[in-house]
Amino acid sequence: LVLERELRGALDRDELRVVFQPIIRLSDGQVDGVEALLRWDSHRLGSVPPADFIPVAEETGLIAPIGDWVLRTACRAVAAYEGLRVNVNLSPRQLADPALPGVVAEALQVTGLTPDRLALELTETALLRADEATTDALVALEELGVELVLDDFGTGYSSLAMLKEHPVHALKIDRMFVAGLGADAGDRAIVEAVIGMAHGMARPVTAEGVEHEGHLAILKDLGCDYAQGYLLGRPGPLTDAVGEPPA
Ligand code: G
Ligand code: G
Ligand code: MN
Ligand code: NA
Repeated sequence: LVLERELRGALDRDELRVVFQPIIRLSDGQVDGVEALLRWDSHRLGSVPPADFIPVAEETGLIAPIGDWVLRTACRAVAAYEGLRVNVNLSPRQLADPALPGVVAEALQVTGLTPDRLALELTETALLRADEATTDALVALEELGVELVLDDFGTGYSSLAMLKEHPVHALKIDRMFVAGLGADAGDRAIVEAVIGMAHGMARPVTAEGVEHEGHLAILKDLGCDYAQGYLLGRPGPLTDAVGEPPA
């Protein structure tokens, strides 16, 4: 309850910020894009993790204004760099909101970011609940020209059906599977199978939670396209990931 009350005023009090984590292209080691991650530095509660406040934002509907703000803030920051791409996370309620395609189109328009430079990360949970409105939203977003990415791949219980039934353009392998690379033969088999399947469908794959050189070596070996994790860069100011924007 305290969380909800404080969150209501967080935008107006300027307590929210967006941090960025680099996504590295494994073929050449360059930064391909960044993932935008929301942070809340509450004046009263201190730093509150998204895992604690995103569910509250979802339940109360505050996710709509907050999500809109995240989209604009992320798009505006990245638009200052030539060709840089940005991934923004969407929660199930955002995806089910018929206003979403309009909100996304507006964020692109006011920031000048072209649609091919925005990717929206969706979870299996969001797609699992997909009703007709959500399906329509996905089609509208696809028509806008933004990329749709299935996040946390493999942690839901019908990942493969999600892939078959929805216009998903790329996959992110959950860090749960990456963590065991080099130690757990099962994890390697899963990662290899996911990459093989995704490539068979002409979908690129990003591995999350890359923390060790050993993870990276195996992922390159398996032909993974992109990687993200503490080894390659922690979430932080955009300039940490990509330097100062060109003048
Ligand atoms: O950054 P961190 O690892 O603490 O994020 C925890 C969770 O919060 C992740 O599942 C991430 O997808 C989610 N998250 C972070 N930022 C956003 C956001 O802007 N919107 C939504 N809906 N989820 C977010
Ligand atoms: O669910 P989603 O994939 O959006 O969550 C991303 C979260 O993962 C962010 O909160 C980010 O802080 C966290 N994260 C990013 N890289 C790493 C990593 O290498 N290890 C761990 N444990 N968490 C990471
Ligand atoms: Mn994500
Ligand atoms: Na994820």
